[in-house]
Amino acid sequence: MRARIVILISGRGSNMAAILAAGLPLQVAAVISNLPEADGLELAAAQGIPTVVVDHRLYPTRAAFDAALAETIEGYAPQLVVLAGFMRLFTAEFVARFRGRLINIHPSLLPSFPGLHTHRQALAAGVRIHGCTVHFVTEQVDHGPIVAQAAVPVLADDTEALLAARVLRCEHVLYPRVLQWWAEGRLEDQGGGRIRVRGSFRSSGSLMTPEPDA
Ligand code: NHR
Ligand code: GAR
Repeated sequence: MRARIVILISGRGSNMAAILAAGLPLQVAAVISNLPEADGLELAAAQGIPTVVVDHRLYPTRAAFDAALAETIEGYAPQLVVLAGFMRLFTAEFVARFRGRLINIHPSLLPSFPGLHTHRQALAAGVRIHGCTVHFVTEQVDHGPIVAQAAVPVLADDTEALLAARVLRCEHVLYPRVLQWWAEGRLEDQGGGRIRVRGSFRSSGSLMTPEPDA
C-alpha cells in the first residue's frame, strides 16, 4: 500500500503542482485549502484529486477552524500532512494532534527570516545567500526540525519578485525530493530537534556570493 498524504494550500499551488508532477511513490488523497479562491484547487481537480475548502472565515475562533480542518484531514487518513504555501497559523492543539506528521516548506534559510515576507526580510538584511527550508511543524512557528535546505545567491540588482522566483524554483526541486525520502522511510528522527536523511551524502560544492572576479 502506498503512503497517503494530504496537501494544504492557500493560493497558487505551484509547490503542490511540483509534488503532483514528480511521480512520487505516494497517493495524494486530497488537496485542502482555507480559501475557496486558491488557484491550486482547480489544478488539483483537473488531475482528479479530491479537493476540499475549509474556509477559516466561517469559524469564530482559530480553535474552531483548526478542529474542523483536523476532522477534514482525518477523513482521508493521511500518514503525512504537507503544507505547500498554507498561510494560517495552527494552534498548539492542532500541532499536537498531528505531531510528527506535519511538514512545511518555508521560503528562507531558517532560522533566518521566520514569518512572512521572507524575501523582503532577506533583502533588508543584506544577506548574499538565501533559500528555502523543509521542516517538520511544531507549535513554535517556523522552528521545527529541519529536514533539508536549498540555497540561491542574492544578486546585486535583486527585487523581491526576482528573488522570490529564484527561491521558488529551488522549492519545486527540494520539496518533491524530501517527500520521496519520506516515502522511502529514510527520514529518521534523532531527537533533540534533529532529523537525519538515511543514505544521503553531503554535496561538496559551495556557493560563494559574490564570486571573485571572473
Ligand atoms: N503553525 C505552527 N503552529 N507552526 C508552524 O511552524 C507553522 C504553522 C502554520 C503554518 C507555515 C508558515 C511559513 O512557512 C506554517 C508553519 C503563516 C503564517 C502567518 O503569520 C506564518 C508562518 C507560516 C504561515 N499567518 C497569518 C495568520 O494570522 C495569516 C497571514 C495571511 O493570511 O496572509 O495565521 O511561513
Ligand atoms: C512558496 O514560496 C512557499 O514557500 C511560501 O509561499 C509560496 C507558495 O507558493 N509559503 C509561505 O510563505 C508559508 N507562509 P505556491 O502556492 O505556488 O506553492
